[in-house]
Amino acid sequence: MRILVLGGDGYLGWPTSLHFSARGHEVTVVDNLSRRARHNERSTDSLTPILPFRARIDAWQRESGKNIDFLVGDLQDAEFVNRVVRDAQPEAIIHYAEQPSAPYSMIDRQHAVETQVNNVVGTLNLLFAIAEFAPDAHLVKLGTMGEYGTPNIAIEEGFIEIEHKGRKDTLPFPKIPGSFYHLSKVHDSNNIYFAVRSWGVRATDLNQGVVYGISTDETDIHPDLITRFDYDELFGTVINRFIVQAIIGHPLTVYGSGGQTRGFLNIRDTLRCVELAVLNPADQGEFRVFNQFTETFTVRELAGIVQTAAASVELPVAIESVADPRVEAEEHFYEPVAEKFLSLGLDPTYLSTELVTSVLNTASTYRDRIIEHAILPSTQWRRA
Ligand code: NAD
Ligand code: USQ
Repeated sequence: MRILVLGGDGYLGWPTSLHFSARGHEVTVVDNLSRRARHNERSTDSLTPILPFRARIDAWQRESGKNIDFLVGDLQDAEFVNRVVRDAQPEAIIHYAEQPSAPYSMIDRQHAVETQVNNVVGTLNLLFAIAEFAPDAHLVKLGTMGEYGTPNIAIEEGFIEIEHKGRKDTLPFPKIPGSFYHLSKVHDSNNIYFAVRSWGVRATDLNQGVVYGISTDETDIHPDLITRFDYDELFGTVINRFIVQAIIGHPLTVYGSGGQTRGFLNIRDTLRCVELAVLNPADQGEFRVFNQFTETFTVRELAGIVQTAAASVELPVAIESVADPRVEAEEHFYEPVAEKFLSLGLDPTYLSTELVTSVLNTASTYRDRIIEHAILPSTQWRRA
């Protein structure tokens, strides 16, 4: 298939691009390299040393004999997006190209605006380009489980049947997101659903949980192909952060009481889910929502698993509660449904102490690159 991967220089976009290229698809990658720039802005960096964009594409060609086309450009530039979609004539468009950090979006007004403009305008430009230049293309968009928040009822996959005052309807599941970033994903979902209803676009919205892990079949081929791995307070996700903290003996930073429960999945399952969505496309005029995670944990449980894994490789580490910088429920009901990918054949990789130990071992190789001052949270949700 002809596949566009938007945001293909990122943590998930890069391994996804290699995954599809390895399977013989024609892959074109687009990225504006803003993630690299945002790290420069904050004086932080990926734990793993990633090559410049062009050099890593060359490395893939050298190692696999396969070519990936790449374009540096910004989805906020409508002319650029039109040109890319018109020229590539993609059958599938995998859209990762957004500012993905909740804390980054909460730094101040400017970062909230930057996040919402980048994410919402980029997706709008893409929707218009699809409608005009590639109306048969299947949009596979990365949303987030955080769109739903933590309601006191089971979370369905996108829609819920409601009976109200004697009448019934199936309506979008209520959304109570917890940051300006998560809100941007809700806005995207609404815009995509509207484009599907109005223009007959075909789209799958993937409400993904928190991703962890470092290894995929293709990135493991050569160190030049490694993906980024973040652990700083803004861009690191919780398991990856705990693993890096364990390596340097920094107490694991459980926010508040640690009863926050989320959906999680291994990076390998992200690639498999996206592949399943692409290979089993939505119909023309269909808007599908899949919840994309394989298991749920409280933050407290995760800290315990990482602590045990670290102890098994002689890395004793404490668990310490840090005042929660976020406004979120620290103890709550959480029962999200995730059946659609299982019914398409997903065979999940589950979290285990062995798996955490293996990520720990790989991450330890880059121990010297850890920037310790970037670990503790400084961004606060509350305004003074
Ligand atoms: P990432 O920042 O590593 O990747 C996103 C890439 O998109 C970056 O390389 C960035 O430079 C690029 N980008 C951003 N805005 C762009 C624009 N306007 N034009 C062109 N390129 C642009 O993030 P990630 O962790 O790989 O996440 C990828 C997607 O998956 C994001 O949409 C994120 O919200 C979503 N997601 C991530 C996770 C997770 O745990 N990592 C979980 C759920 C959802
Ligand atoms: N947390 C800690 N300690 C830490 C870091 C985080 O206790 O050191 C807690 C947070 O308070 C939160 C939970 O762990 O309750 C998850 O935080 P996170 O930073 O791992 O994830 P989050 O901010 O939700 O964002 C990440 C990705 C985002 C994606 C989202 C999926 O950065 O792109 O959309 O996971 S979800 O959480 O399902 O919305």
